[in-house]
Amino acid sequence: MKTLQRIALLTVALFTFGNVHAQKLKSFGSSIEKKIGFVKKKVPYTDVVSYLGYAAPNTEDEVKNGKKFYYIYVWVPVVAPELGLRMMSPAKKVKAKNPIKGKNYDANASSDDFFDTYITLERSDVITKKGIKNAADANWTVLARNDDSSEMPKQPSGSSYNSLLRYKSKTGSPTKALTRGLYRVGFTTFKRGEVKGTFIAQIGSPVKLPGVVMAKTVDELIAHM
Ligand SMILES: [Ca+2]
Repeated sequence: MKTLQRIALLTVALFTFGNVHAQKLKSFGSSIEKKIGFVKKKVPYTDVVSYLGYAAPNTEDEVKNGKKFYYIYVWVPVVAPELGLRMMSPAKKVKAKNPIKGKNYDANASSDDFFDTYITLERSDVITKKGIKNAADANWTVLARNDDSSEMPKQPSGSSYNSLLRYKSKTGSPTKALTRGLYRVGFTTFKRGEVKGTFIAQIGSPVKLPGVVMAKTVDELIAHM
């Protein structure tokens, strides 16, 4: 009995220790709120697509206003009334359903590096699958941006520097409506400097997004479609 108890305790201790560095993400709530008793709760997005990546220094896609920007391209196949985007760094064993992994993620998954995330949700004027190959000539509109969100878990530094945004479709606008098309997640670090560390990026939608694809480059995106 004593031995069994010891084994049980040791198992609990190991389990707890093993999870000390795991980052936890709550369900991704939409802007729709529901009253449960006296508490208002955000109704979670129906569909959440996760991307696990590692940003290596000096591999940025663009320098914009002195900031080193990285992009993840997203094909959104259907009209959505709203899209949410959130990013947490480091990713550290975060639980996510069927995540899409960036090429260098696995090799750096246990890295302690993280960065103060800053995100943009952008859409292009490319609205057909065929048009994606000409994405280099696309015009981009920044729909929303966020630096720090108190809804997100704190970073290992203890600061609430992770990011979350929600964007509602401006129907009727050719550039600001959430129609089917090519989107991208832009990210950088708030302070001008190197972006280095693992991260999870998630896109949430209140409607099912069958056939949504996320990839680091346009070529990879086309390959996965
Ligand atoms: Ca931030």
